[in-house]
Amino acid sequence: MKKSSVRTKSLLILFLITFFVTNSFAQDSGRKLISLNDQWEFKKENGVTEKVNLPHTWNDKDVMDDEPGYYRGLGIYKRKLKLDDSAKGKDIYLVFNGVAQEAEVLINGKTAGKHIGSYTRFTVAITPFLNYKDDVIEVRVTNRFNEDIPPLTADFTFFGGIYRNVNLLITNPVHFSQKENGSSGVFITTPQVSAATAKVQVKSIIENLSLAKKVQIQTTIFNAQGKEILSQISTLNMLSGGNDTVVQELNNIKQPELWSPESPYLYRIVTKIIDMKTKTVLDQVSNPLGFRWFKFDANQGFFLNDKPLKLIGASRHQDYEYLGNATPDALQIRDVELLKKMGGNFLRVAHYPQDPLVLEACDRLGILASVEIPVINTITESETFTKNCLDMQVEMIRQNFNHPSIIIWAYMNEILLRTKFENDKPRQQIYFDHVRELAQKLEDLTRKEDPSRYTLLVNHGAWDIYNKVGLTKIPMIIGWNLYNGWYSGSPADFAKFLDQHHKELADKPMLVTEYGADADPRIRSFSPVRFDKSVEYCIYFNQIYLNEMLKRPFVSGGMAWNLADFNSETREETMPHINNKGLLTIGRKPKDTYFLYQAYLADQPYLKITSAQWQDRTGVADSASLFCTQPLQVATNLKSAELFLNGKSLGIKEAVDHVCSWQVPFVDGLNQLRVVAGNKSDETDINFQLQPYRFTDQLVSFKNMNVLLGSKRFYIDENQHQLWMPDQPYRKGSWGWIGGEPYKGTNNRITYGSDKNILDTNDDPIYQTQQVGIQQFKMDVPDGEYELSLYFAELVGGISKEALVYNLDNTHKKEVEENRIFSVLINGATFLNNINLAKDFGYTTAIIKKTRVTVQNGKGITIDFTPVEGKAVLNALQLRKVY
Ligand code: GCB
Repeated sequence: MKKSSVRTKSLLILFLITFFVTNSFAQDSGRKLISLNDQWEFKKENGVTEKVNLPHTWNDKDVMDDEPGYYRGLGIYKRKLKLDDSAKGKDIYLVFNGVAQEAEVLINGKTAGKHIGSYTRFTVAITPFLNYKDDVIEVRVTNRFNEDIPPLTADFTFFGGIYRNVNLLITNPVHFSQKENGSSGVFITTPQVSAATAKVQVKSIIENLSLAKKVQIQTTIFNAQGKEILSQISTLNMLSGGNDTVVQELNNIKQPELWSPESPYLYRIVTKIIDMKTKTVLDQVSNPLGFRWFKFDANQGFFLNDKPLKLIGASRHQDYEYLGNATPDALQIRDVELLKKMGGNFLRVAHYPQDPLVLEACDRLGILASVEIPVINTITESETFTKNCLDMQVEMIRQNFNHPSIIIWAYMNEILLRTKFENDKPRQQIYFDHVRELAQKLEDLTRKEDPSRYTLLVNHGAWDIYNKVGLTKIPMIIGWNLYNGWYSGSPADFAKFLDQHHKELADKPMLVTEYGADADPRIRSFSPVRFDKSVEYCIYFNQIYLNEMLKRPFVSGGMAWNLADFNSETREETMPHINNKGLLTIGRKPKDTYFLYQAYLADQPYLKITSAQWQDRTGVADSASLFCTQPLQVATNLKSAELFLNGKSLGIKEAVDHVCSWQVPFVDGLNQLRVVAGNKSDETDINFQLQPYRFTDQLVSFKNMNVLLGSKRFYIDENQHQLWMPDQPYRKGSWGWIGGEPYKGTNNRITYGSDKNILDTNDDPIYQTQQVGIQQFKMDVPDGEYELSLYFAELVGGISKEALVYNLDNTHKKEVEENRIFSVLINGATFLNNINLAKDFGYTTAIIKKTRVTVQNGKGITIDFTPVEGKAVLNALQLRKVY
């Protein structure tokens, strides 16, 4: 081949490529959508300007500090918009996927649009405001409290900002309507569907912002392989400024592939507007299509495509570790993948509509879903509040209408949690009437907007009040958020509640829309109890709940609260500002409970050492031995399994509620564990730091120990790689406390330790328990040089903020502060003289007092606590042998 012809050929290819690219918008879809996530400038009101990319929130950092609250005010975003001449004559929009919570969009200083509410998309038409030269977009956003915008209060953080993607949309003057509440303008239903045949109805809303035009609306269904299945063309004479609705029926689709969790078969519907004269595509949108039908039955539960299906899954919040709600696309999608991998088939999109990517992932992965608006805990009895609720419901329904995964629209969560007017019963009745009226309005609106799906109203476990107010009569399905054995009573009460529903609301289908117990993955316990935040209590709680739900066909399903830990600013507890009820951590690491769910839900043999997550352990050796016996658990759906420690069998154990447990004699250092069942196996290494039973036995050499006083918990400090263990009463030759009792809080609190935020530390659990009235702490350590640290925090008093409904103990403010003054002596010498924790250091503040101790003459270490006023306390103690 001659050189010149190669050149000619490549030029031709280049030309063809260029031609294809530049014409692809005009020829192919008629519209251009491009993200505008970069190049923004941001400042808080009176703040300094910084460069940011979207998604962005201004609260990602201030929710993590010890200060209560976070910035709720104005934030201003600015960006240049460069449009070339090709944009002239087009219709131009900004599409905001989520801005929290009120937004005003200005173009070149003039208001182009406004939106209320943090969780739904909105589109702003900007064409009339453009100069096509040096256009500037300004978005003024506020997350200030506004009594007319739900949510008013809730157990999650109301991050402010443009926290979802923003797009620029350029369309021809004739296009699918951008006035349909942020929807695509195309609405798909399947009025008839069975395994044999299906009918699809497509309603398109088209607007013409230029001269009269004759157009065709072409709707085509493609199968998953991209093959055209059916197409239909309608003709439309559009007047200038016209807004028309075209309804097309695509009938007789034989033996459609059905959509289900096992086989989420997706068709695609492409709808085009074609200019009759030029045959050019003026606009085009694509939507998913899934063929499925479903039913909820009050006695037999849920059916999908005529087959019974227990809906099991989780609720999800949209925020992420260190990012607040500005969670990037990939992580949003990953959450749905993690739910699928867990074996879940249902996502409760709670407590508000989430990023469109989430529901697209549900469609693709076969996860059924409910979506709800954030009307939570309480309402404002105003017309504007009602209007905002109704607007949000319409936006939610229209924007998400075409997702085959969605089967339920919901609209209220625990709306009677915060009952107002407790001291004025007649007024309270009026409030209840308003709540019921709002529920009825939302119900009627939902049924009108979308008669093809179910409606759901979610209550907390206060049976009487929801029935009394009449809220259990309104929706098609009732959701109960049940926390028996967490916030109240015992886990056994859960089954009683379910049976009560079945008996007294016999014709209402029901879902357990929430249940859960907090698990701080750093906390473990061999005597798990309610509120200790241990992983072990959470496992026990979930076993009971899963068993009871699976047993009862009338329970259509259950959604764990929550898929992942999430930000909740008002919470304190072991991980302040975080709700720890996730099956995953806030950074999406699986907790043992996630493995438990896999064991319950897997359809393949499953075997997993759950305690493998607890790879660094510590404990006191059994009497006169070189090992410490501690339990180890394996989650499985097999009948039994055999465990090996360093190659030696520890026996076969039967699974009880999907868990096998062994008592493992851990040796100091490396312990190799392997579990085997049939041809499945799993293994892990556990590093054990053995503490001597008695220092005087000299069996185990002592290096260091970290002891939590007044506690039965183990605490894993991941940052400093320190392992903390529970205390023990003093034993001769060993160590322990003398005198006193564990901190129980005031006012007969039922919490474990304190649930207050301990200031100046991230290791709150070290300080949240203590021995009150301690007289001595003795360690009969051999002679040598030691470093001793005493940990203190004043747990009583000091709370000035209002009692918070979500704190485990919401009686803080009633605490009576007492003077507490005491001295600490080490081996007879004064170490701390007349200290007053509250006065000297501040309430609930982490204090570490460290010193060196030379142990001689076989005397060990004796720490004396001598009270001057009130009782002496000790929260934790660390002893390290130097040499
Ligand atoms: C609930 C709420 C949810 C909370 C959860 C909890 O009932 O619906 O928003 O986060 O309890 O953890 O207390």
